[in-house]
Amino acid sequence: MTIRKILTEPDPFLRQKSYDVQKVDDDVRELMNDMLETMYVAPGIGLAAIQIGVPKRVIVIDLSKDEKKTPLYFINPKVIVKSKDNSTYEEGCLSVPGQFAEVDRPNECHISYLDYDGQKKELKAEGLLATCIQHEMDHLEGILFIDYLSKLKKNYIVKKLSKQKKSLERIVV
Ligand code: GNR
Ligand code: NI
Repeated sequence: MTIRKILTEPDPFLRQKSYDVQKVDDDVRELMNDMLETMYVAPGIGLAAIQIGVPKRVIVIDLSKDEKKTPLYFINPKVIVKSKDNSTYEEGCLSVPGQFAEVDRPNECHISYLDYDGQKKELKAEGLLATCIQHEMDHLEGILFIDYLSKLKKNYIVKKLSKQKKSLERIVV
C-alpha cells in the first residue's frame, strides 16, 4: 500500500469527469487499498480516485470513529433514487483543505454499485453516509462542494486556498 498525494483546488484534474471501471481486477483493488490508506492518514471519511489523480469511478468511505475500521468500497456507483427531503451538513473536502461550509443535499439516496469483489450491490443510505456518497459521486463528475456556495463564499475560499499555497511555496523555497 502506498500513500498518494491528494490534489487540491484549483488543480484542473479535479474538474475532469471520471471513467467507468471495465473490470474489477487486482489493479483496481490496489488502487482502492492506496486510496483507503491515503484517506486514513489525511484523515478523512471519504475519497474519490480523482483526488489522487486517477480518473476512475472508484470511491472509498469509512465513517467509523473508533479503532475498528469499517471501509466501504464503491465502484461505478449509480443513483437509483434520491429523497425529496434535504438535510444540511457542514462539509469539508481533502481537496479544499481547511475550509468548511454548510451544504444542502437529499438526506437519503439509494444507489447501485460494484463492491471490492466486483459483485453488484445496492445500498439505501441516509444521514452522513448519504451526504458522503453524494459528495464523492460529485467528485466523479468534477464537482466540488464549494460549487454549491454563493459566488462570494466560493471566491473567498478559493482565494484563501491560493494564499495558503503561496505561503507554503515560500517555506519550501
Ligand atoms: O473527510 C471528509 N469529510 C466530509 C465531511 C462532510 C461531508 C463530506 C465529507 S468528505 C471529506 C473527504 C473528501 O474530501 N472526500 O472527497
Ligand atoms: Ni471531497
